[in-house]
Amino acid sequence: MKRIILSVAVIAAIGLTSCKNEAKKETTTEVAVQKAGTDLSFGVRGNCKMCKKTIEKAAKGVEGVASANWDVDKKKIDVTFDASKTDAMAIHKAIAASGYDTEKIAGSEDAYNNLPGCCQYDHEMAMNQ
Ligand SMILES: [Cu+2]
Repeated sequence: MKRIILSVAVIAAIGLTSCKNEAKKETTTEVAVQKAGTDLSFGVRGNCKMCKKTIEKAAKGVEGVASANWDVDKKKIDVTFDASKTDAMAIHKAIAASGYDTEKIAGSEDAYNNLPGCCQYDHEMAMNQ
């Protein structure tokens, strides 16, 4: 578990210094933890590793979400959650509140405007590829 936190921190540090050209060097931060819960995948727009961090943080901030992994190439998030504690729409809402468009809810404009320039993704971008 420590190791996961450490690698997330390292990725965050890389993301802060270089927002672009990081897309291809994905490392796996979500190790195959034994999954109990409901799996959900849906499209979320975004550009880079900083976006990834923000999107995943928003999703994990929802009570009952066990894991969240956003794919920078596919523009898609995989979430595992406890269906007795939350539901899909709550996760969509949390991500939208952080400024990112999901398949179901448009991202908050205020939050979008506060994103770093390189994270201000194209609202026409295809998602869930
Ligand atoms: Cu970004």
